[in-house]
Amino acid sequence: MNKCVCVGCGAILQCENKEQIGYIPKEKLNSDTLCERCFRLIHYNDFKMVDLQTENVVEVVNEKGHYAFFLVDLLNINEEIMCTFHSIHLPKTLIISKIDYIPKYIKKEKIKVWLQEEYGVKEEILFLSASKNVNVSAIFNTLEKEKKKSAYLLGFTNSGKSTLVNRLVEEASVTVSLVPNTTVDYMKIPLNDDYFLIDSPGFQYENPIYQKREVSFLKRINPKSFLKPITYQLKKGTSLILEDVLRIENISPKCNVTLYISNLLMIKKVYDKNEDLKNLPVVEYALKKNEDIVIKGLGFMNIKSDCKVKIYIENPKWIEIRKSLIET
Ligand SMILES: Nc1nc2c(ncn2[C@@H]2O[C@H](COP(=O)(O)OP(=O)(O)OP(=O)(O)O)[C@@H](O)[C@H]2O)c(=O)[nH]1
Ligand SMILES: [Mg+2]
Repeated sequence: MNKCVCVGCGAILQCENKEQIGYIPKEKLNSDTLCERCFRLIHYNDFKMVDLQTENVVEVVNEKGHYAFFLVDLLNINEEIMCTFHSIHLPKTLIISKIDYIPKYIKKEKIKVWLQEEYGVKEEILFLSASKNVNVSAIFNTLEKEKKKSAYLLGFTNSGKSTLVNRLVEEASVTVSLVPNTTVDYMKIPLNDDYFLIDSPGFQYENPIYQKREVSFLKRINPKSFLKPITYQLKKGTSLILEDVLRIENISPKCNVTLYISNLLMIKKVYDKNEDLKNLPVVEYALKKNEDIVIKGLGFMNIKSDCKVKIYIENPKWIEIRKSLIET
């Protein structure tokens, strides 16, 4: 007997365990339906986090795939994501998604060169916004140009894969949300009689910054609209505190930083008498003008002048330093 699959997230439907992926009450089970999690997410905005193992996605895709579109949004470009991109050994395109919130002064051509130089990207790079329907047709055009009938949509959780599917295929109603692991299994989506895409479960960070945090935090990570980067001038001894995640303290004569993170996240500037977050592990960095401090999963801070800082953070692996894509 064929197993029924949730049309929203791809989970195999089951009526036995309410806590497991794909649960649906027996009386509601039929072949064209949503699991309880997707139903509640769509109709009641009730977010339920699930545990999902996605380690073998790379293996599956490398073995079975012919082509891949790998999505990443500009705030989430970092080593871990780009290593995963490079581990896909199929012909592929890198897609910078959600470009609707990128400030216009960040030029696409510059981002391309930076991706090539900083992360060794040799493949085609496309920019699109599924929400605002910008350049979405490039997916189909690429398949035609590459003479591929199918492709996997890959990317870390929340990169916008399912939103893109819904935009490309009118009849598709794949569940989309800002909680991690919305899509839990592969979903074959026909584009027309000849071509199809495979939506896939998003990759996870090894230690996600959002783990163990409230759904309200997840809601604030994703910019709702146009990103407004804010510049702070930090005198010696002054710190910026980002939610309860990180404290950056300037220990040099001056330090100017511009934050490229969701404007919904809470930031406060404090002086040396304030002790908030000083109990967290601390790492010292000597930074050069035009480097970025990447906060993996949230965005990045662009350094405007040479400086020395201390960063207090629960897990120092959430921080990376790189050459910035922003010119000063
Ligand atoms: N601003 C903006 N937001 C987007 C865009 N595409 C997706 N989003 C938002 O990003 C969040 C995640 O979107 P999904 O399509 O569920 O992401 P996904 O990659 O399928 O996530 P998983 O299924 O968990 O792997 C949702 O809140 C979407 O509304 C876009 O083009 N622009
Ligand atoms: Mg999805």
